[in-house]
Amino acid sequence: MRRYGDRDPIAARATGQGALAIVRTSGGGSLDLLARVFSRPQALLDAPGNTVIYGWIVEPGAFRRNAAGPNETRRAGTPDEPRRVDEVLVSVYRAPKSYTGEDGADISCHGGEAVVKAVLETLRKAGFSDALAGEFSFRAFMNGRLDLTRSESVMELVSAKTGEAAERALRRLSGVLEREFHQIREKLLESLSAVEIFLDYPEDEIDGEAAGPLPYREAAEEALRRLETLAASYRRERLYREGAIVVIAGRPNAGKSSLFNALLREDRSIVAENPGTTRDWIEASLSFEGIPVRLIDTAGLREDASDPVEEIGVGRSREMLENADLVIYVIDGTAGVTGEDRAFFSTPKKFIPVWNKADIAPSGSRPAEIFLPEKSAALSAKTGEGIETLCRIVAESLLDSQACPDAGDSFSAGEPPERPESVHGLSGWGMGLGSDRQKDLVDRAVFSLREAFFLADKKEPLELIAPFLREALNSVGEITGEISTADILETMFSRFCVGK
Ligand SMILES: Nc1nc2c(ncn2[C@@H]2O[C@H](COP(=O)(O)OP(=O)(O)OP(=O)(O)O)[C@@H](O)[C@H]2O)c(=O)[nH]1
Ligand SMILES: [Mg+2]
Repeated sequence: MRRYGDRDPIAARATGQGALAIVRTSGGGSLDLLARVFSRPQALLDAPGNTVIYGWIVEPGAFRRNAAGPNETRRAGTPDEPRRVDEVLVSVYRAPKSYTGEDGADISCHGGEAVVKAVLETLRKAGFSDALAGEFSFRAFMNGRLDLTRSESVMELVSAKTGEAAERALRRLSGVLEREFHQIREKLLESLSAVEIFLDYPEDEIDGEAAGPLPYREAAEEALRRLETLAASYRRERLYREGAIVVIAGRPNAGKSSLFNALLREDRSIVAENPGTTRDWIEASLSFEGIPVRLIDTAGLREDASDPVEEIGVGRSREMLENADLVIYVIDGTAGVTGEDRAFFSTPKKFIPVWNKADIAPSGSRPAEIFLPEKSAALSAKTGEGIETLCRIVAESLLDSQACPDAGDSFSAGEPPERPESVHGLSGWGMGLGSDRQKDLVDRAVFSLREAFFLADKKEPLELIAPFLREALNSVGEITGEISTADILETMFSRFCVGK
């Protein structure tokens, strides 16, 4: 069983379905192994890094010295004819200038399942192992090519569902978050190194600033503020990454399926004038202003379903409503708001009321207490009028529910979230955390720092406070993957003169 951290030459398909596929290889000695199954071994071995070589993947050992020379005719199937697996282009990388930091090659072959399988099988015969999930990025991290935040953003990019989600991941890949954590770390180091020196050499002369109850407290406070800002932005980042479930509900015949189709710009769900048309829920993926959404059309809600099948459908609609992050509640404008609609409005579910069929039903008759401006929409699923407004309201509403930080999680009560740019000139909400792992570590750091300040306020001795600062620093170091006590020492001695 292979493990992360092995250094064997590895190979794996790196692309999905298509006319061409890329099989990526990496590891010390990988080019030598590849040469064993490549029609032009010497050309490959001589190739400088970042060059592309044309050739064939062939069965291992096929090119023997006594194989037919270039001027001799060879017939397919004769013992000397190598079995050709695929015609390929090989991009050659040489350490350290590669994604993983190791020697390696990307084999661009044909994309058919059978071809890719045969190429991988041939590579196995040559001595490559199958790469584990994420192993190339793991190696990139181990070889110092990517920090952990950037490694995670690679994974994000691979699964990004909307342009906005991809853009946010790209920002993280470019190192925005890594730099922010470095700066936070620097701030913490300033404070902690002053504390350490104070503990180690209490009799030494230390400038007045450092000799207070918690030396360089402002630096640690700034670190806390920045960590809190990152924590507060996380739910929003997760929304762009993981998306939301939006359910279209309402009474039979309200125009739910028509709206579903209009939002999708496609006739996906059956529309008919008889109530009870939609029996089972139907879903589609789409983007609301960059937020990936699973949009679900459901069977109309009514107590007295006309037959058992419709009844099951209504049951399923209610299940979908349970799971919804947001409900688009459609009202048939020609029928107005009924008792059943009002029953729904009294549930705690977050919903947007939609007054449908505005082309034939005047929207003036809408009850104002339900149809609040900017929180509801009047539209016609038939003509498309008002759909854009609904999309905007859906996006705002989804973002709204993510904006407030978890209760007691990141802010003391009553404190509004600060936008990063207002504090540090950074890129506003655009810079946020990229994974639950990062969020957990940020939370841990925030917890440790709050504990440190709590003790400092109580004038507790530095011996008690220092471990919390160290914990915060370790958590931040873990985020980027660079914890090292040597760093603490280096910063400490470069800032204080103790060698007298
Ligand atoms: N004039 C007008 N008719 C509409 C509009 N939206 C839907 N309709 C009509 O209303 C009827 C019902 O539409 P559907 O979209 O099937 O309604 P539904 O809510 O999905 O109905 P069930 O699936 O039965 O619950 C159809 O005849 C539609 O053409 C609209 O905006 N304007
Ligand atoms: Mg329907």
